Order: sequence, then structure tokens, then C-alpha cells
Amino acid sequence: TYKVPRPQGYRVSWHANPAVELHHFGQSHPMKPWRLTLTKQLVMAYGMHHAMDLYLARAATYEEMAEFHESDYMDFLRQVMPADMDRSEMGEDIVRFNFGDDCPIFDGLYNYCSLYAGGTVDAARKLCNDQSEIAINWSGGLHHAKKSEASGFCYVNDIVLGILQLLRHHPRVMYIDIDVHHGDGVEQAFWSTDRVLTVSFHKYDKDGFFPGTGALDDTGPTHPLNPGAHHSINVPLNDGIEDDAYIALFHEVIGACVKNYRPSAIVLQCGADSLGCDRLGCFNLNVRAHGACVAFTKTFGLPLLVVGGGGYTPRNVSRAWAHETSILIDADKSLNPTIPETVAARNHFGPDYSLFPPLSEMRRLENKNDRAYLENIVQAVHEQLRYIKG
Ligand code: VJV
Ligand code: CA
Ligand code: ZN
Repeated sequence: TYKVPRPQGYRVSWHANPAVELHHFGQSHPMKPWRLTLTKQLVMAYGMHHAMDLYLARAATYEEMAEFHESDYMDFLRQVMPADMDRSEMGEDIVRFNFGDDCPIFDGLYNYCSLYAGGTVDAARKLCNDQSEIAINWSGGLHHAKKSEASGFCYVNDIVLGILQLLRHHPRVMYIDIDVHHGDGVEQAFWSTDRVLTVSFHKYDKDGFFPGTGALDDTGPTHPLNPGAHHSINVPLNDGIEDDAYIALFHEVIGACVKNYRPSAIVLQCGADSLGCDRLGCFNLNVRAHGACVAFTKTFGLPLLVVGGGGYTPRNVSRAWAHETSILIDADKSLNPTIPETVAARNHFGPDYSLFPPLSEMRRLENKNDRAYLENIVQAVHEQLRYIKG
């Protein structure tokens, strides 16, 4: 097997609990927690675990989750069982809290939520204590969950909980979201504060693509007394965006945001459903382009909390997150682009066994983002940033 030498770079911590991976959303539900097992297998086959501090994530406590979520919602989440789905006396709460096909009630649901949330809270605390400079929780990133509502495969918003921890030590936190879906839950949680700047890149189509929010002019409630006005940046994209255009846009938008806002910590959600060939996504990005966003975010040298998110073609999710792990530990240049035999032999990565298959060529969607469309976004972001002072 390969061995990656401990690099001179940042101190990187890895937060995970393998019990998360064993949960099932149900037959043919697109969210597959075993993609995390695949990711871990790749990371270990490359020997990357030797270059990080590994922490077994503990379960977030009820009280920790209740720092954002309402207690009646948390109470329901804690006691609900799969059989309740068909019990009429539970129906009202099931509807009220938005459980159903997207957010099913499965065995161990509360355990699943508290473990992925615990990983993100732990990661944020390590950053605050200076025990880590880059903290990773690939099981987190569940950006749709609301105060009192499950949404889009998300039940507890671990990102909001992580940011709340960071805000105890950091005056300003910037949140970046490259999942193909709009990071609505995080945006909404902080839309009345100027201490968090949220930036989401996503497919936008108000009546066709989930969740339907995140238009360019959706910049947070602009009431004159709201300090959070203008502190939501949205980059709505159309089908088929490709590597070079996405990377250029990411550099321009994020570079300008960091320069103006001057955050003291960054949270990066790396949803891998923005890759080409994703079961739910519609972009044409390759693993390297997705990783280039992680690499650019790291160049600011700020405490960095990295979480996962969407990603519905598990073999590609694991490729992207393993590659991004290598970027974070400064080992990407020394990684063999052919997947080590030990994992490759166990299926999933054939026939090419490449860490970088040509995703954009395998199911090329027409690129509906022309130059003028993207230039208009960049200009609008620059105009919005005039309201933002770090
Ligand atoms: O588009 C929707 C909502 C509907 C109602 C519910 N049906 C099932 C689907 C259409 C309007 N939901 C999206 C949610 C996407 C969540 C993305 C989460 C993240 O990546 O941003 C962060 C983790 C949606 N798109 C596709 C599906 N739901 C979907 C759900 C299923 C399914 C197939 C597709 C649920 C169960 C089963 N198949 C068996
Ligand atoms: Ca997004
Ligand atoms: Zn998504």
C-alpha cells in the first residue's frame, strides 16, 4: 500500500463515526450513507489517515442540537419510529415537521442525526481550541434542515451548529456551499446577522429544481434595521456548467468575498452532487474542478471546517472526497491517479480504476450558462459586496 509522509502543511483533523455509515434511508432512496465507507476505504488505501489526527465523533447531545432546533421538533425526532409513518395520530406532526419520501423515518434516525452533528460540532471546537487548523467531517453538510423542519434528506443542520460554535471565538464566519442545491437552511439561520456571510453556488430554477430558492437577487431581508441584509450571496446556475467556467467563477466570487468581508474562519460544504454524472445533479464538473474549489479556499490560510453534503453516485462522491482530503493534507501531487489495487479490486471503480474519470464526457448535458450570463453574476456580486464591510 501507499504511505503519505506527514506533511509540513496544516494540522488536519478527521471527525467520523463509522456507525453513521450503517444507516439506511430505505429502498432506492438516493441518499446512501455507505458512500462514506467507500470514501474512508479510498483515504486509507492511499495512506492518507497517517497525515491527519483521527477522532471518533461522539453523538451531539440533545442540548447541543437544541441550540438551533426547536425542542418540540427535537422531541419528535428523538422518539419517532418507522411504524409511526402509518399511524394516523402521528400524522399531524409528520406533516408539520415535513417527514415523508425525501425525509423518511428510518431505524436509528436520531442516532444517525446526533452522530453526524456531533462530528461537525467536535470539528468546530477543535478549530476554536487551536487543536486543528483544518477539520473534516464528510458525514456532515446537511444544509437544508430548518429550526423546526426536516427538508431535502436533512434533519439536523450540523452546519448551523458548527457555525454557532465558531461564532463563540470568531467575529466573522464565511460559509461556502458547492453542493448543486441551494444552502437554504444555513442562509435562513443566519439571515439576520452580519457575523455570517453565506455564499451558495447551485442550480436554480424556481419551479423545477429543489428547493427553489437562491436567486441572484435573493440577498437576505433588506429591512434597514436588519444587520444581516445583503449577507446572503447566491450564485444561481443553469444545467451543464463546465470545469473552467466554474473554477473561474468560484475564484472571482470567493476571492472578492474574502477580500471584502475578511472572515476569521471559513466553513466549506463540499456536496458532490455538483459533479458530472450525479444521479440528482445536472452540472458537468470533474473531480479535479470540484477539488480546485477546495484548494482555492485553503489558500486563505484561515481555520477551515470542511463538511460533505449531497452526492448520489457513490463511487464519484468517494473519489471527490478522497481527492479533496489529499488536497487538504497537501498530498494531492503525490497521489497515484490509479486507485490502489486493494480497494479497486473490491469493485466500484472499474473498469478504469481512475481517481479522475472523465465525468463531463460520460453524460454531457448542454451547457446553458453562456459568458454573458456568468459575467452578469460576477457583476451583481461585486455590487452586493459594496454593502459588506469586514
Ligand atoms: O424535489 C424534491 C421534492 C419533491 C417531493 C418529494 N419527491 C420524492 C421528490 C420531489 C419535491 N426533493 C428533492 C430533494 C433533494 C435534496 C438534496 C439534498 C442535498 O444534496 O442538497 C443535501 C444532502 C429530491 N430530488 C430528488 C429526490 N428528492 C428523490 C427522492 C426520493 C427518490 C428519488 C428522488 C426519495 C425516495 C425514493 N426515491 C425511493
Ligand atoms: Ca450550493
Ligand atoms: Zn445537494
